[in-house]
Amino acid sequence: MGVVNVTPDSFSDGGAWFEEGGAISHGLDLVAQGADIVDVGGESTRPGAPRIDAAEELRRVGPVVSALAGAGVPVSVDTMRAEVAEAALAAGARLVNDVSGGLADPQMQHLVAEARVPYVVMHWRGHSRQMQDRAVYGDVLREVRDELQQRVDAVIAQGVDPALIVVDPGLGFAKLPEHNWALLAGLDQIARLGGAGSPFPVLIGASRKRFLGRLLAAADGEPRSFAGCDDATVAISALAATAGAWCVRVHTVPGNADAVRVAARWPGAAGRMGERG
Ligand code: PMM
Repeated sequence: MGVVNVTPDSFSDGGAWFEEGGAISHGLDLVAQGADIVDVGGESTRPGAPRIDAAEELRRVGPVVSALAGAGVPVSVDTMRAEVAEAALAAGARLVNDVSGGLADPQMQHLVAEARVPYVVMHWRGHSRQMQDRAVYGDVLREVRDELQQRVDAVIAQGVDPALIVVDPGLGFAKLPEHNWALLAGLDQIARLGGAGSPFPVLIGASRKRFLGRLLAAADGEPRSFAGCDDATVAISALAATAGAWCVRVHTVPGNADAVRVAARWPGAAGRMGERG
């Protein structure tokens, strides 16, 4: 899944694709480089980011979703708002990526249930302004798994087809670096949500996140730049896919596309990405 952030302030690529024409051509490039899905978002979720209103979000994503979907690209819309998701689906988006897992807008689950489209349910504990205050866990893997299970149960109760649910532990969302690493180490357990018979596909969004920059910090403690984390993102993609992830959400495609192919071929790998992604 290649990312197109139509925002001036996303933490990883803020501003690079804010202009409509640039965002559209970037989405087309991501597909040409091997992305199976392009995720278009208009609202920055970086820690501390202020919210924008729905009209502004729609103004940002609407034309980009229309143009990419019109060109035959499988588009996912990254939004917490049912109103934005509805307009994006009408414009041709095929998947809803809701980082709040249905918590930010109670209408979202009804919309997704009716639309019968794949729905990414991410682990989330609050909007950007508060989320890092909520990065408090005793056993992060157990709590994230239990909270995700509760969200999945809630959206299914609202009519969402379990066969269309994708789960995501939400790296960096109310998570400190050690929480992200613990979740990655326990990915096989997240990948078992939904039961052994029909586990939910798992999406992982590690690309360019701060915990990678911290891991790769210089000797003086200065974190590595966002773009300087792209090779580490490729490593995470290979490891996550080997641990059973179905999809990786990334800012650059070529190395990651190769990494998931290698992982799908790796002896003993869960390999679901190769079969379903
Ligand atoms: N991360 C960001 C935005 N959307 N969606 C999902 N499902 N999972 C994520 O981890 C995720 C997301 C923030 O990253 P960005 O601002 O660099 O795109």
